[in-house]
Amino acid sequence: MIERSDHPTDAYPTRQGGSTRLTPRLDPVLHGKAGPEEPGPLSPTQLAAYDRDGFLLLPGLLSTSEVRELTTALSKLRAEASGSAEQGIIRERGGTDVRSVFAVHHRADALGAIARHPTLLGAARQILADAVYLHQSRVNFKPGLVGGAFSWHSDFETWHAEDGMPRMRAMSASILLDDNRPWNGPLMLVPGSHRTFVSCPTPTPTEHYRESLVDQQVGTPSREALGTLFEQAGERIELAVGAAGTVVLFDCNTMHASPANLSPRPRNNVFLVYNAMSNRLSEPFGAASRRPEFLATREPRPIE
Ligand code: 6CS
Ligand code: FE
Repeated sequence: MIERSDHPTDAYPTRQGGSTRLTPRLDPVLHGKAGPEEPGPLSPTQLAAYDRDGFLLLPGLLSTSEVRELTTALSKLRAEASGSAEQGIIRERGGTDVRSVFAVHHRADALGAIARHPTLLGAARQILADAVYLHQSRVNFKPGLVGGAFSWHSDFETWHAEDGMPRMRAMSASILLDDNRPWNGPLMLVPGSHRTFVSCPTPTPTEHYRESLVDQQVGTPSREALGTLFEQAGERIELAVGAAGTVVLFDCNTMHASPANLSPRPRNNVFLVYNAMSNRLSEPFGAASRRPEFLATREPRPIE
């Protein structure tokens, strides 16, 4: 652990041994003083739903031509990635299929531009009530038949422990570039789970990302903890299904997962993670060393 005098207090201890603990969220979900009335592209009804559930679907946000442009850019990325040994390229377990490519906003102009989409950037500023930057971006290709599952987890639990993200003031936007259906591995979310922090006991292994990005075990909830969140949600799990062009906004602490893609077609989703400038990374709160830049931006510049 890197002990520094200016390290902010650890509001959400995790990876510290002991047993799994569920504690109430300390941060607001809507950070603006006006809450659901905060001005911006989302309506009060949409903000209230995001506040209640920890996620919000925006069907049809992107046009067919915007989807096509992003898909073309990603196909080029995947072709470049297929022969590369670069760290930001993650392959499926036991195979060579590309599972994810990180820092896509640096790799393709179209992806950098989409981060400035007025509704996405506007919603991030409205919800986080601050200037924002991209903490991370990635595409999960989830190739047909071999695209593996993503275990249940809270992104914030990882970003707090391993990247030093101090507070829950970040939002992900998942852009569906293929139709996401029950059969091709859509995002699954537990409504309301964002209001509980699940502290995971197992200490973070060295260079954990080499394992966690393929098959995350450390930083995942116990069956009991997941059962509690599931019960609090009224025994409900929401499938973020929708046509290509749909965008799913979700809070950094919403418990989510996705099953393997057993359909013969790919399920390409792009993820943009907006973090508040006031919530820039400190030192990891639950890991011995920082993760590489492709996973966590350490020199944040606000998106204009
Ligand atoms: O470790 C991370 O940053 C990544 N892991 C998961 C499973 N979701 C968030 C993020 O892409
Ligand atoms: Fe995640």
